[in-house]
Amino acid sequence: MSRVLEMPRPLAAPVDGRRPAHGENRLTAAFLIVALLALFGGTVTGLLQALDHAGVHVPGQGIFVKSYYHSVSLHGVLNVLVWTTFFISGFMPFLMVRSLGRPLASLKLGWFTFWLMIGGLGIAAVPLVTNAATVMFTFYPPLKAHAAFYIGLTLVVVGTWLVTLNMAWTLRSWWSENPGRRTPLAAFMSMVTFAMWTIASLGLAAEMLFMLIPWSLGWISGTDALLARVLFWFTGHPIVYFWLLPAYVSWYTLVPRQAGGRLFSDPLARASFILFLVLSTPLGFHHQFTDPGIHQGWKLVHAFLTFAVFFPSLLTFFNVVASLENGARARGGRGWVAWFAKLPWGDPSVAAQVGAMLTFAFGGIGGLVNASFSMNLLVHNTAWIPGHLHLTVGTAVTLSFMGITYWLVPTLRGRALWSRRMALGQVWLWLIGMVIFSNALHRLGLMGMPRRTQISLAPYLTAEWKALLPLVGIGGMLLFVSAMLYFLNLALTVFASRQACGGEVLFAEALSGADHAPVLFDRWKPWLVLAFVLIALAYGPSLLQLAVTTPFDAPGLRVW
Ligand code: HAS
Ligand code: CU
Repeated sequence: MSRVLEMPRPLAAPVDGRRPAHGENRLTAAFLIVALLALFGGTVTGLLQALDHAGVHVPGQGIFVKSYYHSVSLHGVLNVLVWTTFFISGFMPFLMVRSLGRPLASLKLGWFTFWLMIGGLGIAAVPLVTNAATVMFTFYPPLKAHAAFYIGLTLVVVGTWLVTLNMAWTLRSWWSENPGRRTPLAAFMSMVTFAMWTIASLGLAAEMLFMLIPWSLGWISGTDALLARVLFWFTGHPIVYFWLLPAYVSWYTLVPRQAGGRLFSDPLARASFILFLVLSTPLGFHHQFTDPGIHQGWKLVHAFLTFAVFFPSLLTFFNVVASLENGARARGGRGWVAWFAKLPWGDPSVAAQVGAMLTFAFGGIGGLVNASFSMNLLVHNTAWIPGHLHLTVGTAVTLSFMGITYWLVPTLRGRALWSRRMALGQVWLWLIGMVIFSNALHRLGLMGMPRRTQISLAPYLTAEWKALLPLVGIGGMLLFVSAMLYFLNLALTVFASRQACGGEVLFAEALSGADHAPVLFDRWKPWLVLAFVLIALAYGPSLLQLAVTTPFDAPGLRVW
């Protein structure tokens, strides 16, 4: 019993004995603070929406949010764009530096990047908060926001490119200092995450620079919904892997050790990430199956490619579960399934991330439904989709990130987590809340209830929907309480905890394959070329056709 409750020490000496610099820690902490503030705003607005679905109107909410749609826009942008991006931009370089055992190539560039992203965020925040960018996180035209919203977000994206640059530069220096050695797994995976994102973000950059920014500044008079959506989803699908991969990096390179075991296979892990690098982008049409103006054949190609990108997640499923099993057996676990109980469930960081994995199995199955050309017609634009996205980005990613902060914040602060018990309560409350919340949304979606709608005021509200809607409110409240416990625990850790905590990060060793993964897995050029070729094949013809036929004559709308 004592073994089960024992906290596996997540911290130990760095691999090659060099202490990573203090400066990197501060940079990561700065990104984390912004991420956490965004998540706070995102969870508060989330509560308002969940309650609205349950028919409860919080008194006084009109002071901060002008409408349901204003709240949804704040909720989406703060959670999926700001919380994720700032967390990842702080966490991935941190892991790279720790796993390479060398400092960031340029800390100055790191801080410049941070302030550029803060500047962008500040510029975008003004219209967002003042209801001049109530266009939701997808900002589809002809909905039109104030130019500052688009310009600010673009600066944030440019900031992420500088993160890529700094990481690539760091990795190159390590290569020249360590000729012939395999890139350590965590560093390799962190680099893949940002390389993939940088390629993927080109669609969004084109949409911003050639369409939304000149249009919102009045330089061009009209816009086009279809071309904008194509460019948006060029980035909008792979962005979900930009959120997911950092959680995977933790599941592969940290959680096995936290669970008392080793990573099952190092080469298999690399193969999975290379597949993400190659396959993440050329499949955005699965968000546009119902859009007119894109040939069916291309939609089908994207549907097949979506099934292809399912595969690296299946590899991850296999590899991560095998690693967990290795840890659980080392802790005395027996049987085909019973070993699962022997995982260190008393460690909130592990509980959060294994809970996130379990949730993701269901989110992944939902993703298959979405990706199926014909079934998509049933679920598209219904409440099923927010049901799906709360299992994926809302739990697989967010709960994993929360689990990571349960060791990362103590590591950066040098003080132990304030309360493990509160953290465990938070994790289970999140899981229970999400089961109720997401299950209700999935079912409402199958009954045809639309997403992104102030459903409490809809004249077409049916009795069946009404029966389920309170569950959305109850689930949302549990999630809100869980989030507040999370913030309280972190705040107490930072400001009140007195118990010291070491500053090192312990990576999982691999059972097989470390340092003799195929050389091809440590090459970049072939995979990058393949990624571009696939993108050109999957998007080239449709983009070319749209570029020459798009009229740019739709006037902008401000609805709320
Ligand atoms: Fe998705 C819509 C298809 C994954 C997020 N998705 C969305 C939207 C968001 C989103 C935000 O094809 C809404 C966008 C909007 O506003 O319109 N999605 C997929 C597919 C996958 C998928 C095929 N989605 C994600 C991830 C997200 C995310 C990841 C965020 C992080 N999604 C779609 C489609 C749409 C869509 C359509 C458009 C719908 C429409 O009509 O609008 C796949 O990548 C999923 C693969 C996942 C798996 C699961 C692997 C499980 C693992 C855990 C294993 C460990 C365990 C431990 C279980 C195959 C790795 C347990 C231990 C044991 C002992 C068992
Ligand atoms: Cu997608």
